[in-house]
Order: sequence, then C-alpha cells, then structure tokens
Amino acid sequence: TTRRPLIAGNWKMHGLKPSLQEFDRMVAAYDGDLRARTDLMICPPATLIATLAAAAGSSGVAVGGQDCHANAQGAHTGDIAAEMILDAGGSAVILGHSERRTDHGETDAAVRAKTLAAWRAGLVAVVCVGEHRQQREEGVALDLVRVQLAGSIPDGATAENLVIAYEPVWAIGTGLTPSVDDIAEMHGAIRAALVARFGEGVGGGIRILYGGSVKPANAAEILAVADVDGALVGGASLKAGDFIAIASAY
Ligand code: G2H
Repeated sequence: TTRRPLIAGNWKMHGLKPSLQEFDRMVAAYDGDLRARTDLMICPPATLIATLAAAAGSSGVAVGGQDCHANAQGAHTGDIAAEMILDAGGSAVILGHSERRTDHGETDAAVRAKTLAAWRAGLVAVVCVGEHRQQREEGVALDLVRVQLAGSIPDGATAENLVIAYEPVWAIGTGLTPSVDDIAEMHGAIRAALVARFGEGVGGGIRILYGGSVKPANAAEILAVADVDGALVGGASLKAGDFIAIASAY
C-alpha cells in the first residue's frame, strides 16, 4: 500500500492574528515537489480556523481543529461541534491528544464518541495514542497503546477518514524522543492492530504519524522509519521555516 505522507502542525493554545503571516509563508512554500508528494495541515486554535482556511484557499494546505464535542449542537458552553469546524473551513480534527486526556479527563470512550462525531460531520479524525513514561519503563507501552486504539477507534474506519498519531507522553514538548527502534516497534504494532481489525486494505492504508518533539534536526531520521507516515508537530509547527523543513525531510 502506498500511503501519502502527512505533516500536521498542532499549534495548541498558541496563535493570534499575526500568526496568519507565518501560515501565509507555509502556504507559499507548499508547491512543486513538496505539494506533489506530501499532505500539509495546520490545526490552529479554534479562533483561527476560519482565518487560516480562507488564507489556504486552493493551495492544498489543510486546516483542522484540535478537539470537538461528540454532539452536533446543544447546551455545551465553550465546546465546539465537528460541524462547526467543517463550517469554518476545517477538514480534520485532532482527537484524544494527551493534553486533552490529562487536562480534561478524556477517556478512550470519549475519544471514540468524538471520532464518530468527526465522521458524522465529514472530518478526518486524527486520533492520538501514547504511553506515559512509567508505562514505557514497565514495558507495557505496546499493550497500553493497543488498548487505547481498541477503545478510541470506532468501527467504520477507512484509510481516508482516520489518521493515527503515536505520541509518547514523555516525548511531548520535552525534547526527548524514543529511539528509532522503539518508534519502529510501536508503529509496527499499531499497523498490525489496524490490519487485524480492519483488514489489509483499510488497515494498511491508514496513516500513522509520529508526534513528540519532532524538529528539523531529527525529522529525517524519524520520518525514515517503517510505518511512520508523517508527523504531528507541536512547537516546531509555529514557525514556517521549521515546519517546512520538517515536511521537506520526508
Ligand atoms: C506532541 C507534539 C504535537 P511537540 O504533543 O502534538 O508537540 O512537537 O511540541 O512535542
């Protein structure tokens, strides 16, 4: 199966109107070889989705949300529906990021419900999984991620509507990354779980991103690992130069 790489930026709670200039630089750089071989996406704070989507125009750079509610509408102060992300010009949404799981107590069941909501609205769900440091040290990282996958992903996944992001929690924003062998082992295990559940065609087509302290300096090494189909980039996605350098490293 050939999978088209995806380099996705997660701006987290960073970004005001001037960030549009940074995004414009990314859009301007997305042409030629880069556009021919790689998908590019930025997930800004919800307040900037419409602005960035308008700026992206027909460039092919996708814009996504960082979370959505499971319901399409209702009395849920402060929440955003998947339909609203779509309405604002987004085409995808990150779900179950470890910061959501930690800060907002999101369980696998909640992530599963949100994934169904994303699909209901027609968004691509980027579902995040990953172990904590202690789980890595205890040797249960693979088992833990298999449990997260089983609980967070509903039936009905396709190669088009689902992207998995493996983000070891201890590597997020810390500058630490797993060894390439550990990344290969985990991505291989995730691939095997997807194939076992959804079959060779679908399971072999779903993209698996690595996330956690991806930078221009380590991108080429990480992106060369088998079954690493791209990256979910936090801090280094805030600057166009860094983000484009990472995307160009695939
Ligand atoms: C992991 C990643 C993006 P960073 O959370 O989702 O962030 O690249 O800053 O470690």
